[in-house]
Amino acid sequence: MATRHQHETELAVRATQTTPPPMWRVVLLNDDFTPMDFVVMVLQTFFGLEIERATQIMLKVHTEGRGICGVYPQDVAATKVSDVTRCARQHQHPLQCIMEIEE
Ligand code: TYC
Repeated sequence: MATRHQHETELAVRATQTTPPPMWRVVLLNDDFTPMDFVVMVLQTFFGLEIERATQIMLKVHTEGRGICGVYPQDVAATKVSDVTRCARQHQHPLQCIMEIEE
């Protein structure tokens, strides 16, 4: 006879086995200093976007304040945030790249 605790543990195990891990949005924020061409280059280099799509997203960030670059598992998103931030700082741009969990 299963105890209540064993039953709750079984339910928790089943939930972790059937619920997919959350995905994370990688988001660029606008600023007044980072050149538009640099942002387009970042979107092409780190997010695999064609120049037309990269330009659309850059302009959305420029006009609306933020824009989604892509949606990834947590470790991939974190690496993209690190790589973009390192590249921006190497070029002395203040570009902000963040990650947000998808609900
Ligand atoms: N606002 C910047 C400019 O006018 C361009 C820009 C776009 C900066 C997107 C950051 O994430 C950004 N040069």
